[in-house]
Amino acid sequence: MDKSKLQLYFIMGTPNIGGKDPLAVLEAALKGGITAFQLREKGEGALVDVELKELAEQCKALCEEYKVPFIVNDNVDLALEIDADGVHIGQEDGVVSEVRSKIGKDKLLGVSTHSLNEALTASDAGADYVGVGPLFDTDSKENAGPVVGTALIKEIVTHLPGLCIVGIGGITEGKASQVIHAGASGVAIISAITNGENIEEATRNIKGRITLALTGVEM
Ligand code: 3NM
Repeated sequence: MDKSKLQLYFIMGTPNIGGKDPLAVLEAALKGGITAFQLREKGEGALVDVELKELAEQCKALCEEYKVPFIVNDNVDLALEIDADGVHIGQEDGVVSEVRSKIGKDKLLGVSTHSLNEALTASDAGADYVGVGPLFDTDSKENAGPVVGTALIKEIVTHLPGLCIVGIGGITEGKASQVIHAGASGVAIISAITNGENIEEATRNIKGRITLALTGVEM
């Protein structure tokens, strides 16, 4: 896949935004420069069924305007139904090779991994990218498991130099560059964007750190 699409990967669902309008939050993040978006409706108050489908369609349309890939968390059937750009699954959400067969070769497939072994398996089974985490402490995911730190990114890059990796879990503006320097193509973020007082500005600041880490050029 085009690695540059993973540089600043925003993840959000209605439970992450304390009653704000999800489309307004998404648009601010798009204006701030996110390069991919994942709709992750999980936890208390998460939308389901027709409400989820409606929000997903609206998010997809908005992402299309900004030419940013729209990815659905877990729900392979919904991703296919609304023709999302891709789907992201966890270790408990199905067999990677089966999901790949179901969605075809053109849609993006991301897999959450927490060890070198999980990354190897996901890569062999046809994942386009792996999420690696939690890199740091996070309050955004229940049972996120032990913190793995950026050392795991370095280990995976050593064994699988061609694999696209996004770091996830507790990444802030101040920590983004160390994730890139460890060898990740990008960072995946919920709270450092959704908790921003000015979401567009928070996003732009994080993007600036990533660009600087990738290119050495200040934006
Ligand atoms: N997955 P924040 S950590 C959705 O380690 C998710 O697989 C993780 O949110 C993993 O940027 C996480 O607020 C939460 O820490 C990321």
